[in-house]
Amino acid sequence: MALQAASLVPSSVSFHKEGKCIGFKETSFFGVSFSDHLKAEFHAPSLRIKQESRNGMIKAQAVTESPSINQATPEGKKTLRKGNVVITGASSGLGLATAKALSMMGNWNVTMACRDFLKAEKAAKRVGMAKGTYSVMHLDLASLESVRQFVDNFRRSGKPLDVLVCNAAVYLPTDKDPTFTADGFELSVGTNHLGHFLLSRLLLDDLKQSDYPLKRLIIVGSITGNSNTVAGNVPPKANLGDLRGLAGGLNGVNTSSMIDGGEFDGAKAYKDSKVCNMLSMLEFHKRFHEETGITFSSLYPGCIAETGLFRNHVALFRTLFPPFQKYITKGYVSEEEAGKRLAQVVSDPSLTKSGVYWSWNNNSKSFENELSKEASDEEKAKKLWEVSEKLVGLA
Ligand code: NDP
Ligand code: PMR
Repeated sequence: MALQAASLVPSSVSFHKEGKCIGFKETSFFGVSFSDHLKAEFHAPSLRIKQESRNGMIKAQAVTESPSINQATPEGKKTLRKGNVVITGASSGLGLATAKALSMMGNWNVTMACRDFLKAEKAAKRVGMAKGTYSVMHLDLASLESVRQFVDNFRRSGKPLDVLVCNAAVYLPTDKDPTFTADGFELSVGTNHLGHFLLSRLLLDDLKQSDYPLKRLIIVGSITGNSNTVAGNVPPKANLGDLRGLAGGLNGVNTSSMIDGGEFDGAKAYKDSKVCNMLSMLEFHKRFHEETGITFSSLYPGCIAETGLFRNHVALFRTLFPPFQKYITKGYVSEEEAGKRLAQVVSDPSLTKSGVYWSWNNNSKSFENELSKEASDEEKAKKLWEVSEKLVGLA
């Protein structure tokens, strides 16, 4: 890691001013030839910008389902009730910025599902979220029991669930040895993937029951899990292999703590978990979109280089990473901008297309991005689903 941090700006990299294109000398960097990957990352946006109109299924819902219209207002006017969105990890970074953006829209009740209740309350107040637009509920994704408890508590609150955002994550790039969740899974995959997998599987029923015209399950992905990009080729690269470590329980005792069965590597474990997030979204889409009308989405919100995600990285990395992303790769976005992007995936009526991995171009316009071969591998998505079901006690 120290090597990676110290090598943030290699001499073989040059960049055009507009931030549209990065030129790498045709030498390999970290043993990777970048020229093959640049096309997908930097030219895809202009080719693929596409604002989807509503698909037939959602339109049909809007017509046939009316209970979300409250007709009992004093004036007898029809008003759409507020939408209810649950955001995991809303106590900082992207989750907090998204919660704030939605709470300011005025038509959302935001449930901040957080492991540190007090931190979340303070954060909501600090960023000026108005009373009555949000509530905080305890959720520790590193404990399956806590996930089940959260689902029970949420149901007891009596609120319908219209949108679930699986956002929380940990990134442990400097750890030499694995740490584990309450259930004995390696912490990054256990939190980022398995905790969210159980949460979204359990809450799928609640989403199905929602009468709101817009029902969505969003699982935050990332560019670093996609090997069809430059960022996704920075070692260590994501690779789930044949999932033998995951199938063994990721407990590091009798089996590996890594999904592919290899030696522990914290940075790789995070990137693997992001591949799992994107594969899960695709498998949800395949299994449930047609039947339920729920929109399943993933996204890369941009490089939000100053969030708490990098709290465990070396100090040098935390100093150099923001200017590197701002001035060299031009991939940097502020927390506020990233929050608006995720809030758009939650609430924009035009982003109803399901099974999409959203990204944004330099003008902050959304487009359907392409997932890497591994992050869109249907066989792997199915296997991941089945193995994960067993690990979280659903099969
Ligand atoms: P932050 O560290 O700021 O936010 C992560 C959130 O997850 C925090 O609220 C944290 O809680 C919460 N969290 C961690 N562990 C648990 C747990 N066991 N149970 C419940 N909540 C937990 O990072 P970001 O905002 O950057 O990350 C948010 C998402 O964005 C992640 O999915 C990440 O992969 C993704 N992403 C980030 C990018 C970036 O450049 N930063 C780029 C692409 C994707 P607490 O406050 O208590 O620590
Ligand atoms: Mg990356 C060329 C574009 C680009 C983009 C958009 C990112 C995003 N990164 C890019 C390039 C590079 N990075 C290059 C050329 C290098 C080598 C110098 C590089 C290095 C690097 C490191 C060491 N980058 C990193 C790290 C991390 O520790 C971060 C990470 O992988 O976290 C998992 C990271 C990131 N780069 C990004 C983004 C968005 C990250 C953050 C993490 C994430 O996926 O959530």
